[in-house]
Amino acid sequence: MRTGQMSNLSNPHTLLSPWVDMTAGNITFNTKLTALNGGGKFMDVVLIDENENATVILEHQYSSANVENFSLPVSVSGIYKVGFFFYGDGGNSRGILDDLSIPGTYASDPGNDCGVLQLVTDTDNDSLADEDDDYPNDSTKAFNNFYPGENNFNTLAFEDLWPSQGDYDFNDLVVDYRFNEITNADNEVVEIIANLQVRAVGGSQNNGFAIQLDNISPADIASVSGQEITGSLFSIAGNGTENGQTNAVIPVFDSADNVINRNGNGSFFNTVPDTGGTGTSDLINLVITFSSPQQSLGNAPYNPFLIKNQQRGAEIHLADREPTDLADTSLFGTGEDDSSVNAGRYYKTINNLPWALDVNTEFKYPVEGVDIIQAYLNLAEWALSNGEFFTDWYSNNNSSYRDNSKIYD
Ligand SMILES: [Ca+2]
Ligand SMILES: [Ca+2]
Ligand SMILES: [Ca+2]
Ligand SMILES: [Ca+2]
Repeated sequence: MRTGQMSNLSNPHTLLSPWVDMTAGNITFNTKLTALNGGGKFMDVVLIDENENATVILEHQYSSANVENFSLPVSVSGIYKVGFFFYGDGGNSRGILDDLSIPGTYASDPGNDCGVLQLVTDTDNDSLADEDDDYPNDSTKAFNNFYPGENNFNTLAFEDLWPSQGDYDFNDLVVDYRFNEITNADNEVVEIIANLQVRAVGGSQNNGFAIQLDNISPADIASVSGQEITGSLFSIAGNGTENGQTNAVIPVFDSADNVINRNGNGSFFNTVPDTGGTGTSDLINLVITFSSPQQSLGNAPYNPFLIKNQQRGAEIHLADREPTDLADTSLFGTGEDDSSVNAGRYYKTINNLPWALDVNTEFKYPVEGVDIIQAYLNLAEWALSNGEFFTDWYSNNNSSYRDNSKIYD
């Protein structure tokens, strides 16, 4: 570079380097004047940090117009630019500088007004910066995706006398759930963590609970941990899936008793006010690891179902969710059930009433023996309309929705 005339002491000609992530070493350059005339001619060299604080590292007065070689040791590290200021008193001398070398790495961002390049740390090299990566030390994982949320639950509620409608109190098994689909940097699911807890057991049948992943084959599952199995209801393969299934079926518990901690006698758990058994549930931490990343998993809670009273073929699913390969389809169309395999219609009465509910909140279920239709006053309308009306039937908007005297609390 060559400056303009160095004829003004208070108005220097300035050369600024790009931002450099500096390492210890020497700043080297050559400089000379086109001529030495007028008064004194000077060059200052400064280090400028990210906050624009300047530190002078050389104050030089030219004594001739000859080439001078400089090697300025610096021991700083971090982001700096190097500034050169040429100034003088009268005359027409111009400063020349060449062969500049600064120890470090270029750290300016031309895409951002040549500001400081924001250095991205991606420890696991999965293309996501540590700060954007929920798993910064695991290249196979990138994001948590909670449903319904990291700190809340939705609820599955079952009526367990299917294919009979039973007392329809919908508290025979009440399971809260929260799923976390862990995805990689390509937004493919590599693992599911399910947190499940049994909030109520309002019956005498010894029921199991499992989840079918409808689009996933058993071979797609590498392993499952956290299952609560004590009996022989399920035949389980080494990877944790149930044997004899086309789609992956994950047994969760073969008896709710494996999970609940009941105070008091009898089979009831949190459904009979005052005199019935109460208690808390263990929090199940089910970890389902896929053998390869999955792109079409379907939506949580997937296809959960109850297995009735240790009878493996007696499955109770959400309305219109398909039974597994091990379901006893001869039960369809018996009792109040109006399922039709040919029509793809499952687990509904002729009035579309289900035996299982997936409730979009922590569900307040009916007390023991009270028909849910007496407790939730718009549920029948919701079912009759095939889910079109009163989609918020479970809410407590006002007394036209819910009879609180019939809710277990
Ligand atoms: Ca990363
Ligand atoms: Ca990662
Ligand atoms: Ca019941
Ligand atoms: Ca019950």
